[in-house]
Amino acid sequence: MVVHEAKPYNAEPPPGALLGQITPLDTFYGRNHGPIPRMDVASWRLRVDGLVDRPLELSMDELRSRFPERKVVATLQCAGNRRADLMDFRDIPGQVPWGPGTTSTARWSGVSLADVLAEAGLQAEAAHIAFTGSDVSEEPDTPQPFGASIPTVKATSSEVLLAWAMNDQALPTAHGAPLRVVVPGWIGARSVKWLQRITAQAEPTDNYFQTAYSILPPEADPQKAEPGDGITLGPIDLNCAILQPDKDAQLPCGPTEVTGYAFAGDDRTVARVDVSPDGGSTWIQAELDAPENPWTWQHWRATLTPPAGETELIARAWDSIGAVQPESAATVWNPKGYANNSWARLHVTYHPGWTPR
Ligand SMILES: Nc1nc2c(c(=O)[nH]1)N[C@H]1C(S)=C(S)[C@@H](COP(=O)(O)O)O[C@H]1N2
Ligand SMILES: [Mo]
Repeated sequence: MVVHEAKPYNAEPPPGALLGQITPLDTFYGRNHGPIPRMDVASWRLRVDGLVDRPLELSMDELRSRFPERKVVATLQCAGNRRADLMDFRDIPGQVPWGPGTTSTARWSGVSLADVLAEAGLQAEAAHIAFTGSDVSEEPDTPQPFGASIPTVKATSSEVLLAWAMNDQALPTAHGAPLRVVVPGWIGARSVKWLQRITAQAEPTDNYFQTAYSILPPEADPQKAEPGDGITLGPIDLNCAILQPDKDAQLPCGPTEVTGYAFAGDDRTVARVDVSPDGGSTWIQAELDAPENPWTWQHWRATLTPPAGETELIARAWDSIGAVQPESAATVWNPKGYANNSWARLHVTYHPGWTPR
């Protein structure tokens, strides 16, 4: 893993480790805003309160016995994924320089959030569902637990889980045990780990991290931004990355295989990926895996014959509504460095006369 920070623990796998459809637990990225909390499962209870007819307090055993188990394969992706490419355009002080590895895919098991909310009985005014974790972050001026909210329409969709297992193994503490939210298609920050409390409310949560995940206008000072200043992120935007070859690789001339992932986000799928061997002068269509469901990334591959010397390999994805990624990091640069979905660009050098190994 590439560990960007030890405390709190923030690490991403190298791109070449993300070639599989399912990411092994020891390879799955980790993103934390505070220390990983120590949880005692025996005394842990999930509270469900707010605008509900029947507030609940559920132990792990009760969750497992009172609701049917559900499984969803879903990709998590941090809003800060690929921030390093934005930083190449203009610096973003105080933020982790994430490469393209802040995204991973697991088979999640747990209960459907919709089933739990139905048991509690949502009231008509409950437009948002807020989640509170157990870890206390010192990023806000006054330390507070990590939290998030999503609109009730998404919260009651069948793909949103309260998960206790990942890849058919017990959920690791680092990924939120005993229970975490999984909001497929939405930025990772809404998938709250070490879940403690679910609150039905009329408005989005006022937790610091809800509006911290916003796209601010280019001239804004993130230190002075007010909660309403930005575009608060929810659904993920269309993105892609090159996983192979490695950045700055030195390679023999001749046909070379280029592979990567593309992820449409929200409830869309990836329809096409174009790749260029020569910085965008010529393009060919990559072979693209069929979507397993809208919640997962799709891998792609193409055999290119790049020109001799230094070149830029490029990939760009199109989604099921015909949208394409923006061309440059300059277009999407924002003061906190979120949602970089510009074309994937990779610098490599091809040497004539080198024999392929
Ligand atoms: N309680 C809690 N939940 C959290 C976070 C956190 O710091 N605390 N980080 C969020 C962010 S920003 C992301 S991208 C995902 C990362 O999940 P992972 O560490 O399991 O990959 O968890 C989200 N849930
Ligand atoms: Mo994130």
